[in-house]
Amino acid sequence: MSDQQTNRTDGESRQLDAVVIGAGFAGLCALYKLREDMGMKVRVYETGDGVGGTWYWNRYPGARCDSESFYYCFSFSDELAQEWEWSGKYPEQPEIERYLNHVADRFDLRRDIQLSTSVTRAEFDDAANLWDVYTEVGERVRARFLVTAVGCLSAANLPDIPGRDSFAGELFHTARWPREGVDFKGKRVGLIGTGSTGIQATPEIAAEADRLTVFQRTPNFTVPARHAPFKPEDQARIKQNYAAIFDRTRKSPAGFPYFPIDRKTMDVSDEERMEILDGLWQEGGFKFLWGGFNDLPTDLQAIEIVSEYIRDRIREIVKDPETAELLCPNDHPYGSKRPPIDTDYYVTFNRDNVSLVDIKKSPIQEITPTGLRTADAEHEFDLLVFATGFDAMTGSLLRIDIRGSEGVRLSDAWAEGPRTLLGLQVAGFPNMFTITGPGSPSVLVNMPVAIEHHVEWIVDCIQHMQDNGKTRIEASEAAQDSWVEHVAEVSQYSLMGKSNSWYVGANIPGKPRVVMPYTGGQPMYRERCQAVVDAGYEGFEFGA
Ligand code: N01
Repeated sequence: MSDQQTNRTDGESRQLDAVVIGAGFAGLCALYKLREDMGMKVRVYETGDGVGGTWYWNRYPGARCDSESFYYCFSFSDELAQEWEWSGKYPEQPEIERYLNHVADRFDLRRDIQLSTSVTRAEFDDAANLWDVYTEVGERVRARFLVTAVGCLSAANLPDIPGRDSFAGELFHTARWPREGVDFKGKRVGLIGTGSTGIQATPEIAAEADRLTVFQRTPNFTVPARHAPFKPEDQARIKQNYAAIFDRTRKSPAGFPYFPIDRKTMDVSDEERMEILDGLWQEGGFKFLWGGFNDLPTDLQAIEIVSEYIRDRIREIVKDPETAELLCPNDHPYGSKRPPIDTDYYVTFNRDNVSLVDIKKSPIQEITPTGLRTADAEHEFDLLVFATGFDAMTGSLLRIDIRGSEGVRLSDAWAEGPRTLLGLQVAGFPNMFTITGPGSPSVLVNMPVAIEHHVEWIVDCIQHMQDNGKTRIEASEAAQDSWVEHVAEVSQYSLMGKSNSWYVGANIPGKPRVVMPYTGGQPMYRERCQAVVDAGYEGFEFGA
């Protein structure tokens, strides 16, 4: 790649208004707003050789958005919303990557994006109230503000299984999928992991490979997506209603243009409940979780009824009773982990070339040059796929050596788990804003909606600083303590803390167990953010 393509200016030290790390949804939005609304000099650094973030890296077979296309997009430009044509309900990875490239071109963002460049270190200079940002190519830039747009699910988790590097075949992590694709034809494939990613990839790989063995540690509840292409009249209806759609996404609990129905699971008769669940199962998507009853996130009895409904569907679809039982989750209630959405997942286990291995019962002991060995069997493969997820929410920040005021390292400040004020700032790290940081609803909200809210808050805050002649902003320790306490308290009302998921860091050995996203819902969170602003940025300290 030429320097022209990467916008790289090695060795040069420049002063900018803001450095943004990452060119996915968050980084593109931040660049657009900081430049257009504030006239700031901004540079975005991006590790990949293209824009897209999550939608650049996760190009594994079957990668498809679980939120519906027409609201999983930016709302900041009506022209953009009117001109872009989504092909259907749940867009596949290439379509979303195309959309983000279109955004980069349409708003002339590329001239301020430096691709193929990882930020390795950032240090705050207390005397100047500036950040020094270092890249892997030895470049240093100074900037008033550091805006992290690194994504909540971008630090791939490649488990350190003994012998992993001895495997003589091809080995891929789904979040680092090669651009040229992977040829499964005639190959024996092993796939580790049955989260949203493994569930999306399994049917696609099974259709192509000679043989697929899925290694499952924890079964997952998944609901059919029921993807369908849009008809021209769907497109027209959406475009006519975009203002109202985007307005609802900002007001609803999870950033969807729908509100939970005012009905509890036990309010209706058994027959009526069954009818409602059947309808939701046929309709598909996330609506299964919130479109029928409003007590699912909290009421264990209600969740057990719905969980059993899904288990019954698994038993109905999967022909081999032993495999069906193995696929039925029993260790966590539906919705306490991020619910996957699938296309033909369970039915794939009826194929002759697919088998399921229970690695809870018989754990993987080592990876060998020819495959892998579990406690009771040896498996041979040509190709191994790790669908083993991410060091979520904190991993992508902690993989950068970030040092705040007086050289304090973020990794030390977060040694016992992430601490933020509103998920937007960290005490001791002045002038650093964390888009969709831990302690904000982020992953529990339709991401573009959460991102736009954060970017708007940050832009308003910087405007406030400019209006008042301030060059430094920092969350106070006391305000941060009280927010962290509030996040923890609210999480008691959610079942999230009770399951072993990436929401609590349970998937990464040694990671402190903390419910990382704010579980109070988007409306309450937005109210809190606005109240802070209305009270003159209460909890934040400013310096000249
Ligand atoms: O990751 P996961 P993911 N040995 O952590 C297993 C979003 N997403 O990439 O459950 C053996 O959910 C692990 O087992 P267990 C979405 O928010 C969105 O699937 O820990 N197995 C689990 O089965 C999602 O929630 C979309 O026991 C190991 C799997 O690997 C998030 O990304 C699509 C292991 C990891 O599941 C993450 O999903 C896809 C080990 N050492 C993802 N380590 C769309 O909307 C882990 N596992 C398109």
